[in-house]
Amino acid sequence: MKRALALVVASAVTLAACGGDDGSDPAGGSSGEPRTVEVSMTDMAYSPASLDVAVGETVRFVFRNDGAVRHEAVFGNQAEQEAHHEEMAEMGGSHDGMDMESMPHDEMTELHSVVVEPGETVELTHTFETSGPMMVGCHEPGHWEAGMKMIIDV
Ligand SMILES: [Cu+2]
Repeated sequence: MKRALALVVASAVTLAACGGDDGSDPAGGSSGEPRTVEVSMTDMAYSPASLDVAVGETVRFVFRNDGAVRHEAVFGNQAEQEAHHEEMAEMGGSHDGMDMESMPHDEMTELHSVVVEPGETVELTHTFETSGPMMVGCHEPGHWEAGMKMIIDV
């Protein structure tokens, strides 16, 4: 399991090195590049479905939507995921029409997240500051219920 994951990560790094970079993060730090984890999103799962990271580790996630519908990746622990899910349900179950910039600044908007349209790839770099179980979850209507989550052991 660990060995297979290392191989996947190594190939992801190679791919990333050849790909375009939007240059938003010059990353010239002496501590080196963050680990890259390539994640495939399908209808309704992430692959890999679980991941081990170290406390304090920064991981560059490359989410590729290989499914037919839009998916998202929301970072949070179990309680944050459930609270976010309830809020989404109250708002009609979708991010559509929601202006993140102008929303009241409550704990929901602080969750690190990206939305990935079918066929697209979106990167997100996340630092795991504290130990304990974390998750990436999709809160598009029905996806969380269908078990679309990645378990991250920090
Ligand atoms: Cu989804």
